[in-house]
Order: sequence, then structure tokens, then C-alpha cells
Amino acid sequence: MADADDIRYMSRALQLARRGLYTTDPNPRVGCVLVKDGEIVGEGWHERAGQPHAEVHALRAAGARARGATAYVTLEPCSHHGRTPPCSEALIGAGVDRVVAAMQDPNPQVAGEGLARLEAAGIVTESGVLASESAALNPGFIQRMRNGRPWVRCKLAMSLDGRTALASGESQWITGPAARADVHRLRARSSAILTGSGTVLADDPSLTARPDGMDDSELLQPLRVVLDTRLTLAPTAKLLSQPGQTLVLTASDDAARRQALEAAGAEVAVLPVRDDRLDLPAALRLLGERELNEVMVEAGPTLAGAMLQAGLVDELIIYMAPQLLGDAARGLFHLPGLATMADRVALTIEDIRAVGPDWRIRARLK
Ligand code: AOF
Ligand code: ZN
Repeated sequence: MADADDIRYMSRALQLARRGLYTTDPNPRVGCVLVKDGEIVGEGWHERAGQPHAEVHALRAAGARARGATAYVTLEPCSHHGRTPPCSEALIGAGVDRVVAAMQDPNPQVAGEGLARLEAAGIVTESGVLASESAALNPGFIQRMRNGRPWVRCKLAMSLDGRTALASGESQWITGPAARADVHRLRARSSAILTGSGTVLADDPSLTARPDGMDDSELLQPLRVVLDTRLTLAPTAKLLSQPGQTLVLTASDDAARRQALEAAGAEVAVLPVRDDRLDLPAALRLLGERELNEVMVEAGPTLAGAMLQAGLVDELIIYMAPQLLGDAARGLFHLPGLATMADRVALTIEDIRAVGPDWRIRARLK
């Protein structure tokens, strides 16, 4: 059982870690607090890959006062030489007495080794204080380290009767401005936005992150990924001329179309086909190899349904607008008709909150 002080200081470290929400990719968001004699003597958080880790910032702030202090870190201090030297060594060198981590680092290069090194140097260590809160900050990093693929969050908007568009396909007015602003924050924390060529053809979206109160220089634009089996994306599509990069995943070997898209600024990669469509697990493996942590799917019911069926969706974000669209309108997912209730897709609702006049439901796949 962690004591009240441990929880309080770890909460502060988590608050600091959150400052890296939009900037640490492909690294995790991590915060650190150094406490001595009941007083915070140093704080830090990881800002950008290639820059110092949270512990190093906190140690610099504390200076000589780090000696004999307790370090609260939202992720186990690293033990490896990555872009920067190991934090476990820095903590040992500074003479801290005790290290409390929220959770182990799932990176196989660390995975317990950081805490082991600290222990070997005579430092008291503890892990597991506010672990689920820390994990919730880095679902993508954790998923990628454990399973080699990003965390997939599928965003949908629907009416109160569970419809997403009229039969004509018209859909863009369902949710209000507050929900749209919320979507921009989710895009901004994502490493990539995934869509299908059908959605691009129908809506010509830009798929950029434009969160309120942040200017472009603070933001890493998420990679735009378009699944386009037959390479039908037009080189004039709006998303190709936006800031940030676009990656088109296809099964087509049409060199002329490929060159036209590359000339328009896109990168094109060829993937295998499985069951007559792009191999979705292969697509996600590719995104994992590219160190993408969180991927947001903003697609129509065909791609969303296929991802769901392939077991590749981790989280649903559903905005529910106070409207009724009626029977002829379209559902959220194309899924094959279920033979029995046992085939239902089971969800756990994690939270529900009001976003302007709409409701946001966040659910995880069971
Ligand atoms: C920490 N504190 O603040 C972070 C850690 O290439 P590097 O040197 O930036 O190392 C990246 C790895 O370090 C990353 O994959 C993860 O295992 C760990 N991140 N560790 O002790 C931090 N951001
Ligand atoms: Zn480190």
C-alpha cells in the first residue's frame, strides 16, 4: 500500500508528464518530482525525443539538494543508452536515496533493468504507485513495446439513434463545435490519423490537428495514413497539400499513379492483400515499425468495421449528438450479420462526458 505522500507526489509527477502530451513522440510522456524532507526540490518532464528525460530535468533543477532525496517517476528510469544516457546512472550519481516508479518501462531495452541497477547501487525502489494512471498516459508506447503495433483509437460521430450519416452519405453536420475541438486535441496527441480512400473521396478532409490555443510550431502534425488498395487517391486531394506528411498504403503496383502521388508529396508503400483487401495487421505492423504510438481512425463504416472485425481497435471514441436520423440512415460499422448474441462485440465504457450539446463515450474493446 502506497502512503498518502507517495500518491500525492506521484500525482504531481503525472501532472508534469501530461505537459508532454503533444510533443514526446515516439517517446513516452514521463514526469519526475524530487522530494527531500517533505519539500519538492526539483521537477521535470520529458519534452521531446532527443532531449533530456524527465529525471535529468528534475536533477538539474534540484542540484545538490538531490542528495538523499526521493525521486517519483511516472515510468521506471531507463538503463540504456538511447538518444540520451541512462537515467538510472544519473539518479545514482546524484545520490538519491529512494526511487518510486509508477510502472515498469515496457521497452525491452529497460524492462526492470533500470530498477535493478538502482537496487544494486543500494537505492530503495518501489514500483506500482498510480500505475494505471501512468499507463493511461502512454497507451500507444506501451502497446507498441509489447505488441509491435500502435494503440488504435477509432473516432465516430452518431445520432442518438446510433446513425452516422444519411443514406446519401451526408454526415458532416452531426456534432457541434465543442466536439470538433475535442477531436482536434485527440488528433494532436496521435502519431497518425488513419483513413480510407473512400472517405477522402467523399469528404476531401485535411486531417490536420488544429487544437485551440496551440500554434503550429508547438505541434508535431500527425502522419496522415490513407489505406488505398487500388491507388485511386487523387493527387489533388486536400490532405496532400497540408502541413505534415501523408503515407498511402496500397496493394497496387500502378507506377504512373504512384509517381503522381509522390509528385504531390505523398509517400507510397505497398502491402500484401488478405481476403480481398489490404492486409490490416500488416499495415499496423508497418506503423509500429515506424514508431507510431497512437493512431486515430477517422474512417467510414467499411474500414472501421474491418478494423473492428480484425481485432485491431483498442478504443472507441463516440460522439453522440442529440438528433434522430431515422431508419434509412447508416450505422457506424459494416459488420457481417451476427448469427448469435455470443458474436456481439463487447465493450467496456470507460467514461462518458458532455462536450457542448453532445456526449462523448469512451469505450474499450473487451
Ligand atoms: C526515462 N525517463 O523521461 C523517458 C524515458 O532515445 P532516448 O534516450 O530518449 O530513450 C527513449 C527511451 O527511454 C524510451 O523508449 C523509453 O524506454 C525511455 N523513456 N525513460 O527514464 C523519461 N522519456
Ligand atoms: Zn531515461
